Amino acid sequence: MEISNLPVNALSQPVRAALLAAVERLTSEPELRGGVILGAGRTFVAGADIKEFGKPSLAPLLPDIFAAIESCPKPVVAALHGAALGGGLELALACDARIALPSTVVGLPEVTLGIIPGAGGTQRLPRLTGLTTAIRLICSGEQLKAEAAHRLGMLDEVVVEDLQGAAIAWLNSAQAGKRPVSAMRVPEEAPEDIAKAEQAALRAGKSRPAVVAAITVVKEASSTPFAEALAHERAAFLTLRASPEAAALRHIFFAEREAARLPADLQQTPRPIRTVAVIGAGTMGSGIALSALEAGYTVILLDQNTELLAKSGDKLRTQLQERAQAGKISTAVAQEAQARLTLADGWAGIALADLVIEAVFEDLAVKHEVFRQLDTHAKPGAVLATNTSYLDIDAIAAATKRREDVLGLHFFSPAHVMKLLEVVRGAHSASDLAATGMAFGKSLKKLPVLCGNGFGFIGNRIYNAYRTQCEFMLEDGAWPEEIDAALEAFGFAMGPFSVADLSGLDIAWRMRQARASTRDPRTRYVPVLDELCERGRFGRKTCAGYYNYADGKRSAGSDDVVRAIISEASAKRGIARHVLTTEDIQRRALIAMVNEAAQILTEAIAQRASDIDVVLVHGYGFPRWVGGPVQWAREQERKYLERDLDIIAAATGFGFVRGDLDILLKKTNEDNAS
Ligand code: TC6
Repeated sequence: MEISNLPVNALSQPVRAALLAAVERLTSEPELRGGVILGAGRTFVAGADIKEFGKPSLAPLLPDIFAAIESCPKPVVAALHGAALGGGLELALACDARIALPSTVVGLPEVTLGIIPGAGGTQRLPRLTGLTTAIRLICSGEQLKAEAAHRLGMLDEVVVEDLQGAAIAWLNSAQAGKRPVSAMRVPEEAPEDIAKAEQAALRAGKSRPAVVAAITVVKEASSTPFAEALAHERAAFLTLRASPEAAALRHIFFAEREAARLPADLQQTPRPIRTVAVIGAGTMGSGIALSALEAGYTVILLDQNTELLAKSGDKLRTQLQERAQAGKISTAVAQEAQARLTLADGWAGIALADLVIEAVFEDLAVKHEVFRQLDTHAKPGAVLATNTSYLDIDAIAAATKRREDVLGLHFFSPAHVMKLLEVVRGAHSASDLAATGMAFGKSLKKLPVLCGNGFGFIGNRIYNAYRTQCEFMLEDGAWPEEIDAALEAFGFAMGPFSVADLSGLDIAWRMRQARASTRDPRTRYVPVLDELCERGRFGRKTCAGYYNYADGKRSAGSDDVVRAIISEASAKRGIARHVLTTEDIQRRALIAMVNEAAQILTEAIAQRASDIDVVLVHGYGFPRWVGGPVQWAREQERKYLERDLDIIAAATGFGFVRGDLDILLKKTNEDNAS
């Protein structure tokens, strides 16, 4: 039985119907002695069809098909290659044996979609691996390579070639016969080990509803009859599948894939890139260099500070070795990557580069100097990229005679870890540059998102609106710790003032100073950050910012100095400070993001609404389970969004620009999939 529903053989309704018919044929035709289930193309089965999840279930259902496989009197083997994920692995677990190629990945990633396995995975997996491993795997959604899965008992055999032949050989072997996993007993484990696994899973999974439900149901594998536990699993799966959290996670799953698509006029052949020059050996430049080395590029790291350059070169070599030791890359790749790294302290070093990425100090004059040098030293046709996070790409490009080769590639720190990459087109960027930037990003295993050129592109512009609103709330009556706590309770990885202290207040201070001359004095401006910086409070690095870090840890609350600065700002503006509830804080911060998102869409800085969600979730700690600010807005009642827009309009006063909610709330074809 070959499942063919390309590209990933998702178990859509026609696939399920055909699979059931094949099992029934195997059962009824006496000349058939056993069955092998294979996947066509590059993979076995990537799971249930996620596109069907928003709609009513259509028969036949997976649990019924899997029951038919188990009750079929003849043995059935699953032959795995590519990915056996979610419902795909559950299908394999319902078979009598699982044989895989070494490159196969297996896992139950359902929790990443806000659901639990709904076709026996929670009951069959622990019978093979034990409860503690099953809790760990199901609650994290971790995907394992075949050898690791084999060691845990999930697979019967790993073969290096002729998968189908190996599966048929198994059917012909002495061990062939019915071995339903559901008939096995869960291996004994100490209750305290199970409790530990449970606590670890809850911590790592932030106690999200799917994680909590998964633990309850998996534990039933050792205490409850199979059929009864299966019914509980199915009920929990159906409840979770209908939840807003699952809808949001499906939305972001499809949005991530959609973000990679370019409009028709930009779908061009990318320029070939083999050699990448990175200008600036600081943290950002080194992170970009590490990413490019791991992806197989020849890398030239250039810095005029020879001491910093040598240090960065040593650090990169160490990092490559460490990553090999941690199993993230092979030793061969690490050695070969070290050989592909060249350090250069003069501009002549970049002559061979197909792509140059500058990661120097965020100052237009400094960028101009770099781009003038690139004009002289980069080869014709080389892509000249800037890693600026908010400067105008066209203003940077103006320093060169080849504005058409200039592109923004905005990495996030640490650049070798963060997946997000904003690919920014300038007004003069050649039409093949977007495709080149996106292809380069994908080759680094990043999530590239196309952006138009405008202050802060997508991410920093929206974050700036959010942080400004939080500053207004500071002046209106909330303390930093109240705002941080409210937004962390909403699900942000960190509140805005903790983030500011971590990244350094001086960066924002410099940006404010750079923009001071263009600021209309009638706009509301909260001077608290400037005051803190004037007193040398730059955040964690100076042990003081919005909070105190005198004993190494963040103080629980803001100190008297900070409170006095904030109170003075309120008094100067004539504000009688008042209490803001957690909900007030959350809604004002969120609606500020939504309003900016609407403006960004109108200005075509973002191609599509769902790209905004991808940027905020991957670059700014926005809770994935909410799906991003656009998905959040779409879950709210329109009248409350309007009310909150009025509230932030009043709080902002002069200069408030109201975004067009219609453009944001309208579901387009590309995000209808979710
Ligand atoms: C489940 O199984 C629950 C079971 C309980 C049942 C009771 N459905 O990622 P790619 C599309 S829950 C529908 O770019 P890759 C994807 O949108 C599921 N569509 O490829 C894209 O479409 P586009 C548990 C799917 O080679 C195209 O296929 N399983 C599904 O980089 C190619 O995808 C998972 O969570 C799907 N299940 O990665 C696994 N999967 O071309 C989800 C993919 O129109 N899938 N598509 O944009 C993956 O992790 C990856 O797709 C991959 C392949 C690793 C299989």
